[in-house]
Amino acid sequence: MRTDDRMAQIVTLGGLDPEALTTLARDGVGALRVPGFFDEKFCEQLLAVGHEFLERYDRDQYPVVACKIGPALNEYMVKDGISPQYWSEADRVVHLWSTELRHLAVHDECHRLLTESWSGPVRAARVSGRPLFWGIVREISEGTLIHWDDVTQELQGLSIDPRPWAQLALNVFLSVPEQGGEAVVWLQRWAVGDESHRISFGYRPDVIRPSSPICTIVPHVGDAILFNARNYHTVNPGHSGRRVAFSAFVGLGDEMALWS
Ligand SMILES: O=C(O)CCC(=O)C(=O)O
Repeated sequence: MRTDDRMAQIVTLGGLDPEALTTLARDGVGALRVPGFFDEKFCEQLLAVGHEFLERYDRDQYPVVACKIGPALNEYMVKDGISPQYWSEADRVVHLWSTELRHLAVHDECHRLLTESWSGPVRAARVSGRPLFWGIVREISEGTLIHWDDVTQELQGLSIDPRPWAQLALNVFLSVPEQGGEAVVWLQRWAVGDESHRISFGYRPDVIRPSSPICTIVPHVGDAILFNARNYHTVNPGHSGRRVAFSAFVGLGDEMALWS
């Protein structure tokens, strides 16, 4: 096999559109980059105010250092669904964005840009009739384990409305390290045998098949990076500087559904 066969393409676009999102969802490319999705000045403001509210993840659940504003749904999954703490944390953070952080209106701006990029309505996904929180500010400076995200697998016994046929990860970078901090995506989905490679909330590197196409995405401030979240992916540790992103999952269907 030539080296090129293992490279998944990273496509740079002036803006998102339904065709680009659908091609990404079908693994026609490895990732999309939209430079300047958020203005750099806006990223600086968001970061400055956001730092105050960044909180540590629960280290028992998440064994690498990381900070965030807002609940990530997959941290609140319990045996029979979503824990009540998810909803109280979501309410608290929605209140925070509509009071102290209101002037930043980052959710409105992101919603506007996504609405321009899709042919149908764009709204928060719902579970049991309740809108999920979307638009987390998250620091991942020390990297992650290799993992995949698929809400249709994670939501034990509950269903997400609308049920997406594809789940994309959207990360808009507010701060990036001088070195490292790349997102790495393999065009490879979970398979039953993969569970023998599991460690904690992720997988050992040997879960990746040598033939799986790979792309390595260097983050830049203001850029939106999108990839297919159902594919295996990881974040490399960063050096000199924090890696903070505004982040949401984008579910594709007639309606575009958002959650974090
Ligand atoms: O921050 C990133 O580049 C990707 C983070 C991640 O693992 C995800 O969005 O699922």
